[in-house]
Amino acid sequence: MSDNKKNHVSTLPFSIPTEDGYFFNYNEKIRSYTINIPNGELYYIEHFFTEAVAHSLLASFLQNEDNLDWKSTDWRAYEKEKFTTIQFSNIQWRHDQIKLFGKSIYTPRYSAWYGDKGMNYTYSGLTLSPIPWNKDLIFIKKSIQERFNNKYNSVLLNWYRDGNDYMSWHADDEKELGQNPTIASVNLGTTRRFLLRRNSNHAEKIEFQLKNGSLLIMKGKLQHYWQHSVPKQRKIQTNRINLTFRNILKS
Ligand SMILES: O=C(O)CCC(=O)C(=O)O
Repeated sequence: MSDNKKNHVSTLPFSIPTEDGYFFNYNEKIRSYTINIPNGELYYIEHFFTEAVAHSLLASFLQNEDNLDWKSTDWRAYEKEKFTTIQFSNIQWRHDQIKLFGKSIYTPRYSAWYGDKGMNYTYSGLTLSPIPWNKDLIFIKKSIQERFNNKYNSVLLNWYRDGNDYMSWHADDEKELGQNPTIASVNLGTTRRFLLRRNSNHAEKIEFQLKNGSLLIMKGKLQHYWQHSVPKQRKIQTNRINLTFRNILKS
């Protein structure tokens, strides 16, 4: 059964403008929303992974040889250089510095870049060489590929320690991603707001509440006409990890 309604029903896991050009339908069988927006397409599956699977992936990604409990550790006590003293068992987390207005600053989150050999990725003046896939990442990648018939050769992981970590407005429009990249975004842990704004009118916004175990796919021309962000939510004190699967074109 599919449902073709227009917007702003409060029980929806997202909100979209009421203007023409925005519509969605819901496929109950696969519990997936298809959302059409001007110059872009979005797919949202709220329960792509069960709560339990998502939870165990999160635990695995934060497992460490120092036996720091991922839930109760004050990760902020391990800022910057001190962070490198922690040995994570399954993901090589980094606290990168990027250049902003000529100054080097630490990113407001931790990250890691995994993928096929040679799939380097450059953003914010930073070039990352991929670490080879591990079994959890392969499991997630295969689950998405089998369902959507897409191929991904790399993944960017972002770890938001709490609501003070965030991602500024940007588009995933780097040239190595090709003309109209399809990007699959998996969410583990705490629910966070995810916003999209239209380049031609920043007041035109779409908002998701990205939950534990959910999958959001961004497709079509979206990266050229829209930006996205994860804003601060200062009251949140718990962890979230986001994984964006990408296909880097060989140069
Ligand atoms: O954390 C998220 O949901 C978004 C991550 C993101 O925007 C990115 O990796 O480019």
